Amino acid sequence: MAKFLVTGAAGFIGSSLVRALLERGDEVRGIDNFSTGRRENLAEVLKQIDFREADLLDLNAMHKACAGVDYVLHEAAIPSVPKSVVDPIGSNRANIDGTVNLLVAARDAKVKRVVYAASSSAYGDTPTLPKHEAMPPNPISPYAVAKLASELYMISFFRCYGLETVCLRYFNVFGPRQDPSSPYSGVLAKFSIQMLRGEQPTIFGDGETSRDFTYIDNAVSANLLACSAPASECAGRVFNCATGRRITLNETFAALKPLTGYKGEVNYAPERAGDIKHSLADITQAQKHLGYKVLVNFEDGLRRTVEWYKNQHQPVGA
Ligand code: UD2
Repeated sequence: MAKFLVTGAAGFIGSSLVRALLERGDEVRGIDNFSTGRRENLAEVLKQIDFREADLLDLNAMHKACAGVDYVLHEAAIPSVPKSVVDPIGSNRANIDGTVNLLVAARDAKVKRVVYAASSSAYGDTPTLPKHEAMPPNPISPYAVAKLASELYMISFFRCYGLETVCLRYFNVFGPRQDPSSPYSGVLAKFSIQMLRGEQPTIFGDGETSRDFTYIDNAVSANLLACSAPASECAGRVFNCATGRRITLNETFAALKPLTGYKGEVNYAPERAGDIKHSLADITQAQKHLGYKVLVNFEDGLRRTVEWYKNQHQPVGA
């Protein structure tokens, strides 16, 4: 049994990791400042973890959070391309300054390994598909720059201090507990709820934009593998965390129609600033060095996600 610190524990990915760790019998400490995380995400597991409301920018709190910890899973972030376009300073603070504080605290506490929630946005809009880790990054949005800068900090802490770090470049992770309620929410969470409610969803662009949508279980398993893989295979390295298949927004809308019972059409609006057109991962490095496998494909993941939202949003007594 190891002791884990999950940052952003009340968020979508963080709270999924907390559950997976508890199921394995690991000891879990969680921190969140509730800037985007929600208490409900931890409701039934809160008593089983050492939860602390804390901000990554509070170095003293990070030192306390890292004390006695074996592994850190660093999920806390302000995760949105358009939000970072509106507020680059806020994005920089949370996504870079916060990460550096955490790394300093993890180094001082002699944590065994830090696994970081990096982002596919680092690749930017380069025409080459699929994206592989050896490609030069080309970030467009402030969010993508911040995520990439934090990756480089992760690598630097391995090189300078020997702190084992692994970066997982998430490709559009989706699934139960992803917040659908903000204008900055991930597209599948937003569309699922809108279509279940009979509200018209909006596609930004012509709908041929594509993403390597990755169901949450795949990302959880990548994190666990990134903790257990030998350091010689993964420390100081970056891995794509994805499925190796891309789906267009038009296809996601079509797939959601029968699942949600939505009968209407979709609305089209201009593309968002900072968006990239196509995103698809080469996952061979993660397969080879972490033993990563795609556990749940897009269709099954989407079905499970819509089921979850249906159960959450049903009126009491229905
Ligand atoms: C980026 C990263 C992703 C993760 C995420 C965190 C890429 C390729 N992916 O996701 O890995 O780090 O940021 O937030 O950079 N859209 C609509 N209608 C809506 C909402 C969104 O059409 O109501 C479009 C949006 O313009 C984009 C696509 O859907 O083209 C996906 O948007 P998203 O916000 O779900 O995720 P994205 O790709 O910015």
